[in-house]
Amino acid sequence: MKRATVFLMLLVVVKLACSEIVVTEIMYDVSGSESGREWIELYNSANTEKDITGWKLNESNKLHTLSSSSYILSSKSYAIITYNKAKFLIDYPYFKGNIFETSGYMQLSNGGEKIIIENSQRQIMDSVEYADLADEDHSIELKCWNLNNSYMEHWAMSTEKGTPGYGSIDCENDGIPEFNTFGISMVILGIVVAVKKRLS
Ligand SMILES: [Ca+2]
Ligand SMILES: [Ca+2]
Ligand SMILES: [Ca+2]
Repeated sequence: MKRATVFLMLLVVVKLACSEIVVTEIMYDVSGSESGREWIELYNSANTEKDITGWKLNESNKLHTLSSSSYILSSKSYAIITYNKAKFLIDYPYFKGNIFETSGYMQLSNGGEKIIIENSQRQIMDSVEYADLADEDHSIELKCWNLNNSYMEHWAMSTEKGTPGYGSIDCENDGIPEFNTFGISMVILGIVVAVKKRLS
């Protein structure tokens, strides 16, 4: 195999490996006091659980260590990064996933900024340079977790207060293609015709 081909394949593998934990939502403009109430949503898109012990958030060149009571992200689950877990739970009492607190004060710019998720070895696991696409008290969310979050056209304003812990309305079934009802109808029709033929 040519070296260039091997290199390209490696790049694809690295990209896939890195993009398993993805930033799927950012609440940067809360109404009222924003202090400690902003948050970032992560999604584990892998089929296995992930241990993110020692991972960091690099935001406006401020490096925050993330701490939580559990560092294990179950497969297909969402987690939240925020400065103040207690304040987050007042705003979202229903949230049951992992909540990671930043070691320093996290302040997300209302005009957009670059946020980087790094692992314990400071390798970049995901990064998003967001733009201000949302009204106050709405987050911006990735239209679907399997879209490339580097492109702002893949993001949209959420419903009021955002969707921490679940996917956007535009991504029903969390990225699994919706059932093709026409296709299913055709299969059922085929079975009915086959059974009728056998019986006749
Ligand atoms: Ca803000
Ligand atoms: Ca605000
Ligand atoms: Ca969400």
